[in-house]
Order: sequence, then structure tokens, then C-alpha cells
Amino acid sequence: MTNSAPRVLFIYSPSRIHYWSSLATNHSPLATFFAGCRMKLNLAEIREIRLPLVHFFETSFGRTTERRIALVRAEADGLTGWGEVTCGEQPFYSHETPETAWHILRDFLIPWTLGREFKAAADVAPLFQRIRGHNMAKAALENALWAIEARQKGLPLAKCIGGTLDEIPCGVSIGIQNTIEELLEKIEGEVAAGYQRIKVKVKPGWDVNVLERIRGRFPGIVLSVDANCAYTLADLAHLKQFDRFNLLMIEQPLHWEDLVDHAKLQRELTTALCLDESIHSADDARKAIEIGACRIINVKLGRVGGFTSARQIHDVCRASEVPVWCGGMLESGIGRAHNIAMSSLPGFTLPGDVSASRRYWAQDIIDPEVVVSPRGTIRIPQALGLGFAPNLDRIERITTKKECFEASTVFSQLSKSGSRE
Ligand code: OSB
Ligand code: MG
Repeated sequence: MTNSAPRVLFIYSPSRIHYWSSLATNHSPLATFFAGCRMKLNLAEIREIRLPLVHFFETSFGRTTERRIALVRAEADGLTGWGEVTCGEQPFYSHETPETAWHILRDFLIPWTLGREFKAAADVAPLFQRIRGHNMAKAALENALWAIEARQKGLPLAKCIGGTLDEIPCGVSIGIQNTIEELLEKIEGEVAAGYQRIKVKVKPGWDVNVLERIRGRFPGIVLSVDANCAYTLADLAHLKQFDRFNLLMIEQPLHWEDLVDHAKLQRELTTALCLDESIHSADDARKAIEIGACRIINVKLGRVGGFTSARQIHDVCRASEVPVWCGGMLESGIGRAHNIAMSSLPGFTLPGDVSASRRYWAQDIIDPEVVVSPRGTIRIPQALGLGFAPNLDRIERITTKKECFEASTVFSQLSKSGSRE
């Protein structure tokens, strides 16, 4: 089935251009699955762009200075949608990299959807579930289809996914710096810019000592920490000291696959735990809430596999009155636009890591760039679809490779006449 979709394929890289086409008949159950539906994907393109960060970003697993980002462009019924693969360059935050996402998109997700018709973007989610993991690859394509669906329905993306807020509260995530003084300066700048919550990255050796200094200088700010799995239960006595700092939450202190130890830790702490890496689905969220592994959940569109899964997690959390907020992955404007739409769902009551383009990029790849008000909010765009226009010239200029898949003309003629079945 993986190579069942007829396609014309271009690979572009600055030094080489390849072109070939293939055509195969398709008798898979997927064709039946999509029969009689409404959205037809006739083109999908994967590309990689390079974007230098204006300032390095360091977590407990390393420092990033430049992003390599895979973007997906999809076309259906004359409408275009964009999606972003939000993984890091190395498999440190999750197992995914731009290369694994490219493979999963090219060899599975695109062949499974190209040239086929379906009712709505959400219909690809159960299809993609057959692949275990690779949620960021799945999200890139599914979210591109959501942008198309929003356009088809004449709605802003936020409305299309069920968003109700007009404006969202914003926080910032500040990485580990070279010195505590530099961190304090950064916090000062972000507080002055109006951000409603400051999150700092922590790891053993850069935690209690840093929090003492932050609270000494900024006693009243809304403050949280993110450990990106840097601790174990053996650090319990040390982690208990975090309770002194009146933190909004401690994000993902323990292992990326763990729920049980987080539940043990939560029972020992007064500060709320928030899970990020451990939550990939609504089922994970249900289990985490059931055993008391956290009191707050961070939702990242890529980590959970796209808008369909994100909405399910949102609903589970809302039913249990567990607040959620939108996490960030140093996204370009495309992923940022999706994050803004997701943050308009009513359960997103805490400030997210969704901040202004200029904190990351000298020039973003969308127009207008994402701006944050002096009150630390972003207005939900009212424009149809994504709500921001991808800057095609700029994207093309920073593209390092590109592959394009088209449902062939022959294929669509066969499809129209019904002889494909
Ligand atoms: O854990 O939230 C995280 C960035 C890369 C990988 C993981 C995380 C982060 C952030 C950045 O905290 C949030 C942002 O995009 O500003
Ligand atoms: Mg996190």
C-alpha cells in the first residue's frame, strides 16, 4: 500500500534536479474509505528551510542556534494549505527529526492521501493512526488540510477548529543562558514587553540557585519552570525545594514516557506538575489525570499528531477541569499560526509559549508576522484559512530541498470515470 498512489515526483536541491513519474492502479480499502467525499488532495509538497534563530535556545538536552524545518504544502480543489513539522533537528525532544518526518510523509502519509477524496481534514487522523508514533509528520499534513478546510468553509482557521476566544494570553519560554545575570536581563525585557508568564528552563545545577535569584529580583511575576525530563525520583528532596518559589507549574520533570513516577512526585509537591513530553493522545491525558500525574497539560500540535488529537485532549482536560496551554517548538510562522488557532479553544486558559515572531526570527516567513500586544496577548486573525500569508519568495529563497507529489492527470481521469475501482 505504501507506494500505491500514482504520483509525479520532483526532487529539488541546489545542485541536482531529479524528475520521474510513476503510475500504479489502486485497489486498496483506502480508496473505498474515501469514496463519495468532498476534499481531494491533488498536490503535496515537502520542503526543508533553514532559519537562523536571533538568539540561541538551550534546554536540558542541548543548544539550538539555527532551525532546519520541514514544511508541507497541500493543494485540494484549488485551495492551498501549509503545515509545519515541529520536531527538532536531533531526536532529543522526541524521536522525530526532519529526515524521519520526510520519510514518513513521502513513503506513507502522502501516498495514502494523494488523489483521494475525503469529507474533512479530521478524516485523515484515523487513517494516520495505523502508523505508530511520528506524530509531527502526521500533524504537518493534517494541519495543512485543516487550513484548506477552513478556506473551503469560508472561516478563519481558529473558528473552523471550534475556537471561541478572540485574543489569547501569551507567555515566553526562556532557555538556559550563559550566566544567571543574562537570564535576569532577558526576564526583565520580556516582563517589560508585557508577557503574562515567564517560563525558564531548568536542569540539575541550573535550578534552585537560579530560582533564588529570579525571585529575589522579580518577586511578583507569574513564573514556571520546564525541566524537559532532566530529573528522576531520586531527586525528590531536591525537587521539593522548588515549592518555595511560588511557581505556576513544574513542567515535565521526569522521564518522557513516564506517568506513574510523576503521580508519585505530584503527591509530594504542593506545586502543580504539568506534562509535556509524556502526553501524545487523549488517552494519555485521561490516564495522567486519572492517576494524578499532573494538574496541568501542555498541548503541542506536533507532539499529539495534529488538530484532531489536540481537540480530543482539550476536551478530556476540560471535562476534568484540567487547564491546558499551547506549548511551542521554536516554530516558524506557519506552525506559529496553527498554534494561535489552537489556543483559541475555550480550555486554553493559561498563557501559552506562543510569542512574537521577532523573538525568534530576524524575518519570519509569514505576512504579517506574529505580534504581541503590550498586554501580552495575540489577537486571533479574522482572515480566512491560516490567517497569515506565507511569504512565498522568502520561503523559496531559504529552501534547501523540495519534493513535490502530484496526483497524475491520468489518475484523476480514471478516478472521475470511476474505472479506478
Ligand atoms: O519543552 O516546551 C518545550 C522548545 C523546544 C523543545 C521543547 C520545548 C521548547 C520550548 C520553546 O520551551 C517554546 C517556544 O517555542 O518558545
Ligand atoms: Mg516543555
